[in-house]
Amino acid sequence: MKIHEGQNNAGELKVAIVVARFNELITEKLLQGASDTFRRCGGDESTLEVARVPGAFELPLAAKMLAETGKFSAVVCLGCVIRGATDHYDYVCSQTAGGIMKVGLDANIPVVFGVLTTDTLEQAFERAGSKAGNKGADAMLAAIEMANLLKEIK
Ligand code: INI
Repeated sequence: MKIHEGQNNAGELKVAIVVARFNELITEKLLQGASDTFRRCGGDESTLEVARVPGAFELPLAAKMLAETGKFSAVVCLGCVIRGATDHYDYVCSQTAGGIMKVGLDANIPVVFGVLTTDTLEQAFERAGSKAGNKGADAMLAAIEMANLLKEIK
């Protein structure tokens, strides 16, 4: 049996991060988690390229432009959408998730969904470096594993 598995080694990877400024108290923590994880996996943080966008809804377009440069092994998308009184949340979440998935499938590189979708600010803080871990770190780990897996499959 031949098993393909991606290692958590960022040594040879060039990764781009797109981060939304909306809820930036949270998204900056996701960015810290992602870049710290890249370094701890053997990557050189100074090679990371970071693009900032206004909100989660803009993540897919910036990710697409970065992916189409052909320079990156993976793109990590970071954002935080918190439910409000209207159904705005549902539109932003579904379009963001679908857009990010499409960019990855079109570009044939991992484009990772590191977007918190929570009911409250407290739930977001819990997932941005406190009791529920750091989802930016998890997103970077997924990007590294997938980039190495795709290299191996090729
Ligand atoms: N963008 C977010 O990243 N998080 C949110 O919680 C949010 N809410 O709640 O409205 C949000 N809205 C802005 C949206 O992402 C776009 O930037 C805006 O609609 C312009 O296209």
